[in-house]
Amino acid sequence: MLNLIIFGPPGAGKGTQSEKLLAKYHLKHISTGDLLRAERSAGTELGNKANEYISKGELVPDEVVIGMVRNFISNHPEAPGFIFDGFPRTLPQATALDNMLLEFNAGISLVLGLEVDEDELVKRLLLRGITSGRADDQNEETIRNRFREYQNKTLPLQAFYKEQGKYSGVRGIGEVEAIFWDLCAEMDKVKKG
Ligand code: B4P
Repeated sequence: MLNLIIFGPPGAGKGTQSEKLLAKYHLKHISTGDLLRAERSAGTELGNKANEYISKGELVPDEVVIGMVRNFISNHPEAPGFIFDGFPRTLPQATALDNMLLEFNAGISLVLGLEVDEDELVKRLLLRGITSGRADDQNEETIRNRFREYQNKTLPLQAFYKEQGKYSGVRGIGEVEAIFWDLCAEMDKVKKG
């Protein structure tokens, strides 16, 4: 089972690159951002609760997100592996994910980090906000809050995975296609190894 985490700050291109990676490597894609937005559109209790956090640029509580990922994994026992996009975002989420995968005698194979500086990210998110209608992309203060959350709660995961020798960083600025090939080169090293 090949399990990949696509890691990076808000707007780094995790969703964009995941779509391309899953077409090439035939993995099952799980984006916690997409799942939360689908819950909100369906007007579920979980979606409404999550929206209170998302609209302020805060992370949704761990237990909500972990439960959602657990359901997704157990509903896809046939998956040859997963691309985790936007998950984990905290240390408790990372340890919960390790425990879930252990049930399949599996673990994380590779963490691909998209490295992009904050000013470029703010530009991208404000641009996306014009067309996406996403409340969390419309206002610079909310976007800056998402970066604070990232710095405080998510960035420590980089060291967590580096210590395990699983982290590969790729520069996430430039043509989408060129970044994709850099990510594929990292993937292919793991597949060959
Ligand atoms: P996500 O949906 O994961 O969104 P994201 O981090 O904003 O976006 P991503 O990095 O995927 O960027 P994209 O490819 O779209 O999370 C949204 C919110 O949900 C979080 O803030 C949080 O509140 C909540 N949440 C989700 N998961 C959670 C978890 N595990 N725990 C707690 N809370 C959670 O790209 C962004 C833009 O850049 C696009 O417009 C794209 O076209 C553009 N772009 C991409 N690559 C580019 C390139 N190379 N050059 C120029 N533009 C590029």
